[in-house]
Amino acid sequence: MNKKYYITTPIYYPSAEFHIGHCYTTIIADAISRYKRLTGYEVFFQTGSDEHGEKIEKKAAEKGVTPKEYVDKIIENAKDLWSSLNISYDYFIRTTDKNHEEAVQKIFKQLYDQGDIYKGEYKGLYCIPCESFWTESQLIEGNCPDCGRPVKEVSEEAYFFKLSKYQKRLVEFYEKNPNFILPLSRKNEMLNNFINPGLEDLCVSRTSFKWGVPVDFDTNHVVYVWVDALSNYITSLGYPNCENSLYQKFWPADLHLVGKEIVRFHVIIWPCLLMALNLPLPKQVFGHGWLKIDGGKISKSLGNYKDPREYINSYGVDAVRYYALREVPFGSDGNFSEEALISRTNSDLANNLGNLVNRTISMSHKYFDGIVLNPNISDNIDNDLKSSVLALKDIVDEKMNELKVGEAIEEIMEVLRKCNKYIDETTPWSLAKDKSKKERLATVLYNLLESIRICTILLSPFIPTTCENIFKQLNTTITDYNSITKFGALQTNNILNKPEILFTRIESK
Ligand code: ME8
Repeated sequence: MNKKYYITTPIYYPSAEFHIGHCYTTIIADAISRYKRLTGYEVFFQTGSDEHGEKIEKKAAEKGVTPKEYVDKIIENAKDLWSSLNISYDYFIRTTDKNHEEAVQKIFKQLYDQGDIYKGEYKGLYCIPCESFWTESQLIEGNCPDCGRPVKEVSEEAYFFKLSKYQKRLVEFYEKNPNFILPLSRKNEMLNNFINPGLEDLCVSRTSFKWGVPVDFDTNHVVYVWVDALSNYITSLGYPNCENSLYQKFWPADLHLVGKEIVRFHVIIWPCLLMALNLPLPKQVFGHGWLKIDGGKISKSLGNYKDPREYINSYGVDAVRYYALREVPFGSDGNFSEEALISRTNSDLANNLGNLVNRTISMSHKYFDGIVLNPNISDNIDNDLKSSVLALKDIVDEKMNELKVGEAIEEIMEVLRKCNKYIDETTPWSLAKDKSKKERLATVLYNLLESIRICTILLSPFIPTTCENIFKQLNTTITDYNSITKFGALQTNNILNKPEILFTRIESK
């Protein structure tokens, strides 16, 4: 196998439990990973947690536990959440992993030795009671945004990374790689707001808190945020010990999938760090929009959300996955609401997919005792259906390559609607009344079963549990991607399993 694909989510802060916003990115990354695997790629799908920093240090202190104890509990819960959502990650990196910490120290030292990191002074606005640095724009009416008290201008010794040195090369890289930042609108935002005004060197160490990777040659300092966090994408692959490692196989990453607020770090700081390390740059960074609740941000401090498992328990894992993948045009902001989740599940999963599968399998049992037959008594209406079904493979592939996941799904749903319409137009129940139409009836049902099989293969990256169930009802093991280029791979004389309801309609709350 030689097609490889490396995809990452951000590593999330375990300062509080993960919420539906974190699920959103992770479900999309999972769907893309599963799609790539389906289509023959060897995939490395990575997610993880960004565990250092002052905020976590403080939260742990408030609870009277060590920072490590604090994050361990949240990570255990997060892994359980990913398992409830069927997230098929290949690696979960924690920035407290020993190999990551050692690699970060080596990276920091190398950059220092070669002159890309230097010692300077960090000037900032400091809230003494909260022990926090703030920027001018974070202040509320000139005061600390956490406690409302006045802040003081202070300075602290710190190391800096020479971001400014790489500005020209960065712009050249953007020019040579027009699809590096997606959606395209975000590239102009980066150039206009951050790069063209001139990049400032980046503070990469702190002395005012302890919960971080120590700078090994100056132990008053811990590595500050982005060198620690961003390098996760290569330390997980074994960097800097690259021989025979995953690094050789998978770097550069094909896709860093991130929320729009951290695109900046991924398309400015990260490429510059990699240039300084003389490593290849990732191929693409996609910054998706935010899921909002009642038009506002999902917020840990507002507590305006439920544990995502509550939605899974109420509506099923695939209803939640489907909603995240289908509802919001990828790249835009969207609203998360339970009402919309219910309505999407009813319209697409219960009424369209579920109804089609149930009607088809039930009729096959009723008229042929579940035996799959294909006498091939064709009509024009069949060719129309078959060509729509066969066209799907390329259409879905094109959409997925553009990361238009919701549109890819909608194309499949549209063909499933066509299948339902085909039932209404061919009226199998009337064919069943006429003995001479028995073969036509068997053909109609075969066309439906085969269409369902092909659509289910294409749907399997998105709603894997449901698709497993459909394959079970179809009693088929012919589920590979190559089997959908021709119509007719579903075995005849096979006996279908009994129909099972896939999604029951949910009453509105
Ligand atoms: O930024 N809608 O961690 P974080 C959509 N540790 N996506 C959302 C979301 C929402 N309402 N809320 C969160 C960090 N996300 C850093 C990242 S990477 C080297 C370091 C998702 O816990 C989205 O992917 O604040 C966003 O970028 C990420 O969670 C932020 O997670």
